[in-house]
Amino acid sequence: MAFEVIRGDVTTMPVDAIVNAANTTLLGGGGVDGAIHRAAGPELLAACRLLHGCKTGEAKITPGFKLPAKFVIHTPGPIWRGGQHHEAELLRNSYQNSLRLAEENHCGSVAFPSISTGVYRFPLQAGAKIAVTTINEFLKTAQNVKDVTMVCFDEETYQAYVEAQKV
Ligand code: AR6
Repeated sequence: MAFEVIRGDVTTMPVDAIVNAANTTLLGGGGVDGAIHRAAGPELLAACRLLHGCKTGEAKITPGFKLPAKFVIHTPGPIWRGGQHHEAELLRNSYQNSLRLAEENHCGSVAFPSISTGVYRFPLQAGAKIAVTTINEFLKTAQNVKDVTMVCFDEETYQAYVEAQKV
């Protein structure tokens, strides 16, 4: 089992499943969500329409269509509203429920973007810590999921995840 932090674009990852930092409509948006929909092609939106949305912290799965990844796991992370609205718990749920879905679908490798730390403004250092802790905890008991990669799009995000791994 291995957890790795890299800089890159999650849409290019040749893994069993990539995770999408979606919104509750699951009908696309900007940021990594927009990039995933562009790279997967219009069939992804058609598949998402059939899912009828997703609650914050929960996760749903579709095929990857034109992506190198077999599946896309869509999870709406929490919007940061000051920290008193269960944001930390909901972010942990997003990582945990995405990994559970990967496990149920026999995925050996999973790649994540940094959920909620973009447009949703979850503080980067705290978000990175939650991601690293939740993923490492999950890997201890996972049967199918062996390799998890955190794919950081920008240098600041990459540095925050490298730091979060140290402590
Ligand atoms: N690969 C990896 N990471 C990326 C990529 C990429 N191709 N593109 C951007 N990022 P965000 P959120 C990084 O805003 O905060 C959408 O409109 C980005 O630099 O994409 O969860 C949805 O529809 C940042 O580090 O997601 C929702 O409405 C991280 O991905 C909303 O944004 C997350 O930034 C979700 O906001």
